Amino acid sequence: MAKLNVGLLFGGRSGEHEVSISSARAIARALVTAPNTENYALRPFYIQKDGCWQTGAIAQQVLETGIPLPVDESMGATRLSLWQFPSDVADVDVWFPILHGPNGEDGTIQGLLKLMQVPCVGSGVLASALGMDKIAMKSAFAQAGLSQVDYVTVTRTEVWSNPCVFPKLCDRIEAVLGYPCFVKPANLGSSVGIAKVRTRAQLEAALDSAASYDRRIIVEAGVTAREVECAVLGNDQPKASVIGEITYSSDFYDYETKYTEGKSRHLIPAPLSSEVVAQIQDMAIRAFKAVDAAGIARVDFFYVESTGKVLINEINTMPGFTATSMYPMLWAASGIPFADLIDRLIQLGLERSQE
Ligand code: G1L
Repeated sequence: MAKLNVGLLFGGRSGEHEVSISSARAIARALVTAPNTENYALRPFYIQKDGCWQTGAIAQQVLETGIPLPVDESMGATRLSLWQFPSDVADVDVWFPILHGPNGEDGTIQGLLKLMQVPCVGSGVLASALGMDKIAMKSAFAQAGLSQVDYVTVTRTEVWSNPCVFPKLCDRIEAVLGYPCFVKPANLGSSVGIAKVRTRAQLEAALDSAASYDRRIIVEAGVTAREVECAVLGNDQPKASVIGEITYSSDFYDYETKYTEGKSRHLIPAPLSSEVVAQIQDMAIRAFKAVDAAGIARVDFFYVESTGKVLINEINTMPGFTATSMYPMLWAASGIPFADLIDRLIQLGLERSQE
């Protein structure tokens, strides 16, 4: 039987370029070695930091070494070199886009793959876009009746252009949310430009800084809560995994904590009552449906122990996928080992394209 060519798309123009490479290596290893994936042939496609696509021996080498290919800054990627896909894109039977970045984190890659008319693993344009924009995501969750922390949305114009408006804005944030609160650009991944603030001066500075990252900003109330996560797998009948908990020593779960060995700890399964577990799983599936996710998503929550309340924080349609990332570990603990998960995700991508 002819093998199915899996186009593993990795690298990308972002701060998570290296994370993407490690995820792709874990997936490639599973595809090449696991018995249940013998019907798949791996086709690696590497996107360099300047956006150029590489395939064949070059992409294979990045997968094997884990080292990004240096870009020739002096040349500068030309439009043509960015638009010219390697000819073997035509051989791909199903895309597995394991990347993220200014042009890949918001549904744009999903749009490109959709235009290619080839099946693709994971969510489509809508869910990917909603999952990357904190304001749009919260509107979708609110509409689905999911409890979340209180928040205020702000625009760059309100922060920057009018010295009369700004103090009133800060007054409103203080009245609605109080301190501490979190200031975040609406549309950036990996905790960049996020600040936890405790005073008026910090709030003003954080709004100014967030405005430099995005036109839209969200300010969220701080809650004292445990941070728990649930993995979702499926299309129209998505299933929820066991719950995991993240504990860490730093002030909040920022980029450094997320990616530095030993700075945060995963607890799987999280020590929670069966009622709370059931509630989190139910909310995770409702969130998945609310944004119209497909295949895969990790849903993050706050569990406020003092009140027993579960608040949804966010959905991530592109969760980390290294061998030690929360998403695959949650499924491993739920009885689906890594290689089976890869197989399942590819099948779900194929099924979705036939619907
Ligand atoms: F295609 C999937 F399966 F939907 C998918 C796509 C992207 C799963 C996980 C990811 N994750 C990422 O791209 C990353 C941002 C964590 C870099 Cl690896």
